[in-house]
Amino acid sequence: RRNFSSATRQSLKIGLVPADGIGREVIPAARAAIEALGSDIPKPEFVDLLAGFELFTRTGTALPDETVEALKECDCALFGSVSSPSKRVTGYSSPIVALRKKLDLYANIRPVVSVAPNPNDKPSVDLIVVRENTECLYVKQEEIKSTESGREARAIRLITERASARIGRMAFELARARPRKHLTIIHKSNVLSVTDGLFRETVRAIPKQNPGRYDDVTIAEQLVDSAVYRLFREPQIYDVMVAPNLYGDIISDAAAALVGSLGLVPSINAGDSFVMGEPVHGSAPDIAGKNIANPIASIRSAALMLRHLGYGAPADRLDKAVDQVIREGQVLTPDLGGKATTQEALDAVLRKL
Ligand code: GGG
Repeated sequence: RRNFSSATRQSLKIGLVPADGIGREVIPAARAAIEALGSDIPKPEFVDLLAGFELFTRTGTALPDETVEALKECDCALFGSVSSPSKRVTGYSSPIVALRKKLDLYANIRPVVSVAPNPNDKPSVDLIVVRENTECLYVKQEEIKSTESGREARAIRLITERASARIGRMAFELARARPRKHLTIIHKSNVLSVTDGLFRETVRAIPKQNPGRYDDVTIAEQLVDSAVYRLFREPQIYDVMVAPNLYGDIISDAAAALVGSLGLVPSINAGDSFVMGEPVHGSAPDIAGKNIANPIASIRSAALMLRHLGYGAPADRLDKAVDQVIREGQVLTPDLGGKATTQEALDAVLRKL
């Protein structure tokens, strides 16, 4: 991408922010997989960094300034998962939501791909959800007040032309580089005609503003509810899906169900000059600390991050190793029906590398 130059790097400074729960088990696994690439990539230099709700409960800070400043000195980063409580906690704000904004990582790119054949002759999935990462309801401007008829809560949903245009351009670029070259714009502008209307209209206008560049890309639009329905019935119709923040989050988790497990699905948070890999799954407090979390989403996130930086061949090596382990089906963690530990699943990937 624009400001990334892989050719000149002697070393690769990678910030590691495991954060909460199973993030602390899967990010070290991704680190080991990167280290196993040896001289295929510039010598990695890892920087361990703190963030998360557990950190907040100990120190009163979920995202220390030092973490943000250190990340700005890194070439890229890997983030694990965060356990934000569902109830409001005074002084706490989600560190991942804050980091995406502070580093202007405006695109959350989430490929969802079937590796092993799907059971019951269900169609294979090969799609990318491109989620806007900085606004929508995630501006987190909420308020609550008491009225005569009870409490009333409100949230601001922000959609700007600027953010819609840049995520739209990212989605068109990804679509034109793929064999099927098909883009679906997800919205709900039959109800939210102002906010989703602006998103839809702005993304729609991109080909006209770039004459000739996206001539090969076919464009569809779909209401988010109907998109989820069709995703479950005929996922093969989707190639690249671009969506405002909240819809993108929900659709990508739903799509993960079609490929076996959330534990397989990677993402990157990408801006114009920084990239941060992050498994799509959360902190999974029910299995945290048991050494049974699936490390594959994090290893794949490392591969996506490396590919985004221009290291396509080593990224392919990582993906190939993971795909072989999944296809063979001998060393799988419990989310995939196996009995392997996190360490055993990692070791299986390392053997393939
Ligand atoms: N790696 C994705 C992740 O941590 N998901 C959990 C999540 O979305 N938590 C809400 C939050 O605190 O941001």
